[in-house]
Amino acid sequence: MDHGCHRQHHTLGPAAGHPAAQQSGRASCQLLFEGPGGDRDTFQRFRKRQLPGPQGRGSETTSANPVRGGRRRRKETRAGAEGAPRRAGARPERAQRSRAPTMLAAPSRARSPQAPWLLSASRILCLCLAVVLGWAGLLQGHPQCLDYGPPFQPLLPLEFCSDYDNFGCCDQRKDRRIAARYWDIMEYFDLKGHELCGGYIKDILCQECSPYAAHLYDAENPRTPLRNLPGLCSDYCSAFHSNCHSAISLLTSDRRLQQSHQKDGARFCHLLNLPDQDYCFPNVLRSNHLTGKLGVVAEDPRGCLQLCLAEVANGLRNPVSMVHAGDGTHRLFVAEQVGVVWVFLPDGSRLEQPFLDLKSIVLSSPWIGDERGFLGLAFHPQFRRNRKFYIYYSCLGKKRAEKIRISEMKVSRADPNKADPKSERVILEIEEPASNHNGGQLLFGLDGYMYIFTGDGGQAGDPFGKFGNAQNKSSLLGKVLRIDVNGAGSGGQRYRVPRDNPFVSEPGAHPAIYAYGIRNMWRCAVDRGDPVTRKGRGRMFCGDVGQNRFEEIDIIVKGGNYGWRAKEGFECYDKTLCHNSSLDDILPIYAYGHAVGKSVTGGHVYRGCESPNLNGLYIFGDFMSGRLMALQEDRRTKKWKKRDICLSNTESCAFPGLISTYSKFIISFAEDEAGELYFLATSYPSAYAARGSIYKFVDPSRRAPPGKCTYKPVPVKIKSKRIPFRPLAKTVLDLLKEQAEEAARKSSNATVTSRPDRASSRKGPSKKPASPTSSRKPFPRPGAKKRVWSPGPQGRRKQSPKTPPGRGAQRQRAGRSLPLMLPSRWWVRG
Ligand SMILES: [Ca+2]
Ligand SMILES: [Ca+2]
Repeated sequence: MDHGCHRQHHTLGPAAGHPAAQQSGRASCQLLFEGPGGDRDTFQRFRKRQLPGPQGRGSETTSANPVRGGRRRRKETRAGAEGAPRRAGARPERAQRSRAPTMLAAPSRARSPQAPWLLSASRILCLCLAVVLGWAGLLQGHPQCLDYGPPFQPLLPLEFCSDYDNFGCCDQRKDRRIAARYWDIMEYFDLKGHELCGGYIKDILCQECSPYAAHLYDAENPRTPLRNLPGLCSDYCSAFHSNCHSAISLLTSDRRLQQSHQKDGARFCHLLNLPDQDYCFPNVLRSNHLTGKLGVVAEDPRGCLQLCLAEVANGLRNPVSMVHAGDGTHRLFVAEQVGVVWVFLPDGSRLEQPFLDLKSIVLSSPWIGDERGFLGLAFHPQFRRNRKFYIYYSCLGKKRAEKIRISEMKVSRADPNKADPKSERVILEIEEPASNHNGGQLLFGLDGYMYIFTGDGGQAGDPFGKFGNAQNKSSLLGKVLRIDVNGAGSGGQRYRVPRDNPFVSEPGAHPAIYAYGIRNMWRCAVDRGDPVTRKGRGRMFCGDVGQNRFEEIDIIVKGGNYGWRAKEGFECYDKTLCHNSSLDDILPIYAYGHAVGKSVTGGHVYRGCESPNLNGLYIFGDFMSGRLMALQEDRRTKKWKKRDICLSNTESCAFPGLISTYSKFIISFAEDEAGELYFLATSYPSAYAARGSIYKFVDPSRRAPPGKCTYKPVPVKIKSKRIPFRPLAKTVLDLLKEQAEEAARKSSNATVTSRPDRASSRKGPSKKPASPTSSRKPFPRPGAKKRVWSPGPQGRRKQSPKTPPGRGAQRQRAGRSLPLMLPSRWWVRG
């Protein structure tokens, strides 16, 4: 064994692109009111009920005001309320009465002298509303809650707003708050009022739990004003108004709404109107299009799964691997191909001092697509106890022979975020006959053994020896090796061969071989198994890069022959070998042709907590084409079906902090300690270019219920400076805002040009490139002003998320890069 990897002398500067900046924080939405719910009975009733409402009784009940004014009547109404059946649980302590309206009995004549002024004001209001709703038009409706997150299945069924007990935006706590508010309001009603208005009031309050709550309250964009009351369909609203208009002051503190309802149902309902009648309540519940697939991953018309991303790191030089230590600290260790490993903390910040810096030993180059370098990193399953981890990299041996080396290292006793540079203990070295196909995956199986994935050595078509390296069991190239790093071999090896390795007794075969017939497996991962049933646990998935025609995904089994170079994907590559009866190979679970992509990057089976819909999906991608794909197993046939993943949809990713663009070259996938899924990509695949980013997958259709995915990281002593994460990619909301502003500018410009007296004094707007993520035409908004974000008629938000300062200048670097023409000889792993 040659341990003499010579030091390389790179002239690399410090890692660029790790600028310190303020981290963008998500603003929390504080509602001025408590929100929606509705039970199944109510829901059914509304489905059955002929709208608008109990019209027949409308006029008479309007005159007989079901709401009793003021506190004097409370005793009486309380008795009435108690007489009415209570669908919600025990009534909570009475809330403070400050919300109780004092203007219930306000004389209606107070408003009449102001009517002409109000009329013009209402026109302005309508105009503002139109501007705001222009946003809604851009966004359309997608399931979203008032806290700007996707809906969820509550941990426990809701008791009050039980329309949404299976899926929506309320957990039990919120449901109880809504119930409490309902009973507070109902105190002002007599028995008849209960009967007449209870259902309406409950439904209106419960809309906060609707999976379309954000749309109903105009909360899809955190910058636009929030409604006080949900959008009601006009017939429903009229029925509600004619029967229960006196309840409006109990439901909202918005004076305009309070005033508008008096006498004038049309104006009130106009203010509560949503431009798209499919989305107003209760129509939204009746639309199969909107409710048919609620809670599952959204698909576009072609069946492409609509996921979104959150940018979590950037400025990395070909990030090839991201792993966690499994020690409860939830730190992430990100390896750059050049030979530097960085520590990222659970708060998203990066430590200024690298965990490991092997730049001077690792063999790498600035050439685009060079496959040599620091390639793999894995922590010992007992890392917490023994501080051991393992690395896989290219280096130069004697006479400048290239090789790969697998070493053990230890973390420093003094600093848990630093490797001890003197601790390296080489475990295995393999000479590489060519610069490509160097493998690079290291991982530990559930059996506690370390698995090493080597490439076939390089060149093309595995030309070495009589039938290539991969089919040659005396060679360590083109293999999955399995070793026990906790023992030593009798021949002086720094590892032990597990006794049940498949070829230990085969003459001429290397005993460390676990599987063979591999070309260049790039990224493998062990399935954690279903969080509940544990099904699938321990399966090992790999992407094996193809030669000229097919890329494949394999599940690795002991002793398996994965076919190369006899086969490429499902097809013969070397016809003689392919038709040899002794081949007995294992076919991939999925293969794709080079029209789809030219270099597979293996991924992970999603087993995280935050995106429950993704459970069981194997998500992977292609380095060259930048495509993201998923495989879904059919439980009966055990066959895997491919699903495309699309991220370009602005509508579904219109959540704060989410992006739908990414750098094209997908280098690797990763899982954090909690099981959430990421991928590592770059816009320029040179090991010296700090153009790599890390993205986290987010399912916009559904999230886990609040409180389910919380964990407490084990604290770590931090000695180095923390560098906060500063996002570079534009969020979908940023892009939509730009579109809206652009449209407003165009619109105001058009207005100006149509007025020749002013047009001469103004210059036209500078032309701005169209947003790359949307093919939508800017919506026409006559009369829209430059100040798009003025508060609408229903009040202003308490807080709005702040855009971190200084992002604009950096933005141009982010986003999906243009396809890069790589010379064919540099095709990575190809
Ligand atoms: Ca090689
Ligand atoms: Ca194969």
